[in-house]
Amino acid sequence: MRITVLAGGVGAARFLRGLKHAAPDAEITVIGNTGDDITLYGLRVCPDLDTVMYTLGRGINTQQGWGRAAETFSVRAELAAYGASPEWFTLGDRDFATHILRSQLLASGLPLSAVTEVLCRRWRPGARLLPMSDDPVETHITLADGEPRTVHFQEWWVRMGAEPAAAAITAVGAARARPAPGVLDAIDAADLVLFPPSNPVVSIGTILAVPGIAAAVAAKTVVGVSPIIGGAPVRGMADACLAAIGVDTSAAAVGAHYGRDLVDGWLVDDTDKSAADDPGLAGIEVRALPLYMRDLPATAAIARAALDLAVELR
Ligand code: FO1
Repeated sequence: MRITVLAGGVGAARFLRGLKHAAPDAEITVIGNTGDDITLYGLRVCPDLDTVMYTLGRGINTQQGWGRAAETFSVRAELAAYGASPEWFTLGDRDFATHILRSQLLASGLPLSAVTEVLCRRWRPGARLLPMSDDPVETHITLADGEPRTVHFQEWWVRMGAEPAAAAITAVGAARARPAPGVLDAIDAADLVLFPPSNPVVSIGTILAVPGIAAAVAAKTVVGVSPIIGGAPVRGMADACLAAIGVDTSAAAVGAHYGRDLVDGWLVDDTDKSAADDPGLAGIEVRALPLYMRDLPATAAIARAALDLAVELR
């Protein structure tokens, strides 16, 4: 079975571990969001690609969900001693090696998709990891308070904790970006497409903003997993992103936001089973089940339910 997954960061990476467990023989292609990417100290950092690569490659800091396990922070401390900025984004020594090699390969002229393939040769994630595009796309946040000011998504997310309301969330460069090599083929060739419980705005939404991807996905059988349980994001601050685009923070509202032209099935937690009667989800098959990815078996059960529903809807 060929499965293509549109993935953001931590939630997607954890879901993918469960998916691999639930469907060990499946051929999985992950299309990773690159809108969170940022250049720091002259190095290109790709948080969502790295989180998937490290998680499936068993190098992730599991408690944190991002960055490397068994990290040390000597380089960070030395940079701080120089007063280098920014000081609000924590990169560990092991993680720096990924950004140094990625930046070296990018500088040599390799596209991000080829660089990601090189890095995955070490991590062997057991799925093909493609960036959504080789072209530069960065999510920027226009702040609502005071005079209009725009900051990189990471500054809003990490330094500000997504506190100041976002007046606008813009995937800068998305309109001109082309799907990376293999992305459209991976969608077209898939038996089904899954939306893991990623941030629907800055992760899944950014991938869908790359011209050609939404239309390709809409032509497939798609099942999504709600990132919202009981009116709150399971982790992260998707509620701040949803507020910025005027979507309620509820399982039903996010499903309706994707819409029936895009998703055919929508998994919600038992606490949100009333979503099945929500008029905004008309035309979408809603199933309720325990949706907390508390451990690998629980996550595999969710992935299994998503696969079973997609097969049922094909
Ligand atoms: N998140 C934080 O809250 N604080 C950090 O200092 C931080 C550093 C960081 C470094 C590498 C990386 O791959 C991810 C990192 N993240 C950090 C998480 C990151 O902001 C998120 O993974 C996203 O981009 C949202 O999914």
